[in-house]
Amino acid sequence: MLRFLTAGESHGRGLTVILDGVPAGLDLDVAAIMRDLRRRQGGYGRGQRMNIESDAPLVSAGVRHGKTTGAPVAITIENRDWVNWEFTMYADVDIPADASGAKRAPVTRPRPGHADLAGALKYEHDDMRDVLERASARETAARVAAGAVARQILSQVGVRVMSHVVSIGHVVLDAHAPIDLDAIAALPDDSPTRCTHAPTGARMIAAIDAARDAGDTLGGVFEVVATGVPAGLGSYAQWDTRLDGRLAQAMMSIPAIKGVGIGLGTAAALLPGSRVHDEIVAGDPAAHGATGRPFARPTNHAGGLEGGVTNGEDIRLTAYMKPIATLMSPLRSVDVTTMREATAAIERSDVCAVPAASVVGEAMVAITLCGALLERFGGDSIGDLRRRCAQWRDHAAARYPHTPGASPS
Ligand code: EPS
Repeated sequence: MLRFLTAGESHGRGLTVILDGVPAGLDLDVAAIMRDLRRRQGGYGRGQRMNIESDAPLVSAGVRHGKTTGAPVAITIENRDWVNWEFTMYADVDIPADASGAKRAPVTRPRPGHADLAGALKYEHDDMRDVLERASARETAARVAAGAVARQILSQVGVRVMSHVVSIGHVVLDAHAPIDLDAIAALPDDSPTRCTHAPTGARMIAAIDAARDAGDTLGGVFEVVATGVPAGLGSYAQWDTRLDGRLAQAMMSIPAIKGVGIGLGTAAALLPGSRVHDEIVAGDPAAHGATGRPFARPTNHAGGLEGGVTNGEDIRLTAYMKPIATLMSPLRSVDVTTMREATAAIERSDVCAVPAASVVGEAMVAITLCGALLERFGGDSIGDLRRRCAQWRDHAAARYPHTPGASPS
């Protein structure tokens, strides 16, 4: 079973992730983890924090001489900003004497939309810093590190995970233009919007500038695509084994994600069945053998999942992100120390983090798919996993009587 936990505060010493269940024998590419961390830091509309941080993975367990051992993999990402917060975030009771005046005032005016109020009510915190430090989306850096490892396991059997931004605020990529997977794959690491259509990307940047000028923030929509996914991952046998449900939960767990669509998503509810369901036609195993199904689907409205099981088509998930909760022109709130009306607290934050969230979405999808892959094929080592997967593909390709190039009658 692949599982992970993270620990760490936004302005603490750093973030740690432990990823358990990684097969032995993976040549871990640390530079690739770094690359994903850098992609997450990017995007137009990010705040000052990203000028301070330069996220780098320190692999401290589960890897020897570049290869995973089968033991839990631990990765730490230091917070460079810690030096500016040491006395506010100090874990020890005894704050050094020279810290007087260096500790920031408590946060007592909760931001609508952030975890501040709900978290303070739950944990009985007087200083909402104890909430926001952990609820902050900084934690997603640790997930991206874990996702980068999962991605490397997936790539061993030909699975690829990528993402692109569909909309920011009211600026939307033309829904009728086909979204070209090559264009998504070709997005540069430093793409400011992660939008594949340059003129739309420019309009997104203008919208972010306008929001910043107004002291406001913007949300948006992104899509995660996984290609080369073998058919048969997940199961309809129990509610909690349905892979669509697991993927949706993984995406919804990303801070600020308020909705997830699979394939056509919510649009499917508006259309008749004849326009929603993807017809099944005889395919060419030479072309489709990689995913183990000698059938073709002229459309993929289902987003690669039917009955909670992968069907061999590309996985397509759309996530809907609300605007960041910290507004430079703050909304009304209450100071919990006086119970008087006050404007919400202002913490340094981002104007828009949709491009960054799409990188986090890739990580969560990679971890979830990797977990389902290992459940399906097992494999204590990478060699074992690859052999089992190849064997299954050979079997699947040979299983159905087939006429190459046959068209449906
Ligand atoms: C973030 C780090 C945070 C925020 C942002 C994401 O850094 P700081 O609070 O020091 O500016 O920029 O967090 C939020 C948007 C949030 O709501 O907490 C990061 O590393 O992604």
